[in-house]
Amino acid sequence: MDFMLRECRLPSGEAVDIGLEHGLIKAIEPRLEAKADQVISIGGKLVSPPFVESHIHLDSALTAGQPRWNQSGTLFEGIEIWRDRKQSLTLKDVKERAIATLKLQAQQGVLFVRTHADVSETSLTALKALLEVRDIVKDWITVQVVAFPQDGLYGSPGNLELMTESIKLGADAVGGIPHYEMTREDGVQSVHRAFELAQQYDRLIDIHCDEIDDDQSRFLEVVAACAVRSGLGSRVTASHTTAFASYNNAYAFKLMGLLARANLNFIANPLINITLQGRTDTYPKRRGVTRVKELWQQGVNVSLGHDCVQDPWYNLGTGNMLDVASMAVHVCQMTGQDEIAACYAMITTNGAKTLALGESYGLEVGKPANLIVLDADSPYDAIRRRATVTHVFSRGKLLVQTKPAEVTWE
Ligand code: 17E
Ligand code: FE2
Repeated sequence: MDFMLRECRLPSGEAVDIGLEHGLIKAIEPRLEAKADQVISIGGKLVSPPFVESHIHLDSALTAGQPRWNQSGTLFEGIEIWRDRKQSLTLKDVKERAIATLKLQAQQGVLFVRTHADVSETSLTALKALLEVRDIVKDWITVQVVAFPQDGLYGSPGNLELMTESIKLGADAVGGIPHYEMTREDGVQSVHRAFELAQQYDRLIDIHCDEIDDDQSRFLEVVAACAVRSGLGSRVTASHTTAFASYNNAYAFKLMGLLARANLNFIANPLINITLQGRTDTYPKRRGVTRVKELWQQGVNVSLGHDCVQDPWYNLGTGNMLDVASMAVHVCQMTGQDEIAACYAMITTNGAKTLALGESYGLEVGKPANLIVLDADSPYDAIRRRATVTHVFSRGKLLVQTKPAEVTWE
């Protein structure tokens, strides 16, 4: 074997040894006797499948302050700032920032990433750059690219054509932003169009849906109905859905039945949406994060994303998925032991389901050897302390190591 990891603690609590060989997980057993080129003593620390970043915008990452800072903190000012910044995009600019961000993510245990690429800009520079990046990094991190019409599919006459072109160029998923279209009708039409394109070109769907505090923003029901009618269910994702937190309970209750039936995926981005939403409120001030706990209780697949690392919408961000899970625990009030465990699943296995990774993801014998070691003894401990990811194994190779901070009292 190439690697033997002694005394690992799985997320389930089970204590095992893990053997890696030829890029695959060769064995997981209470005690392995086989020989290995390298034996690493894990000492009872948590060994987990890698983190999945199911929602980020790598094209705008690391541009915060360019050409100016977002003063209102709103989605809309963010879109305006980005509209200026994207005039000066070059392939080199996008690729450098995207790869720098992917490295930041990978060193903190992320090996699967779904990024949005703004395709409402005539040169399609962001999309072309991220498609290139997907290829450049594929030996150590998996990237999916969503063609995302930031300014609206019907915001300018050429945008629909740019979307179609992006899919032909190789985008993995069709995106949308119905709540930002000029009219409700355009919003509905944009969702229908996304489904048509996804079916025509056999792509996934991930729609920025109802990212607003308006309780009348009801495109989620349109996405869900399309998912039911098309049968695409598990290949469909509704991102953000923050208006769901503002719907009245009578409507939300009815909607929940449809959502369970539609079998689609949800992505909440609690770090950004706790800051972006509620900006028109005084007090009480809304939290603006979708109904994560209730969706989870219904058995709906929910994953969590960072959304941004230092961009016009969110000037913070670390790439650390444990920050995201910690914020979800707080904002969604998921402090029960099973709820904290669920939030850990939302940055690992649930994210893999959202990305439709299928059999290639998971800590099981025969699967690709992608796994991480944390300086923690459980998922709960990892989230509470935002524990250091000490080892990242990607495709059977040790990709990166980090030493936990050392404290010395005098
Ligand atoms: N664009 C958008 O419409 N919403 C967001 N949260 C970000 C970009 C980050
Ligand atoms: Fe987003």
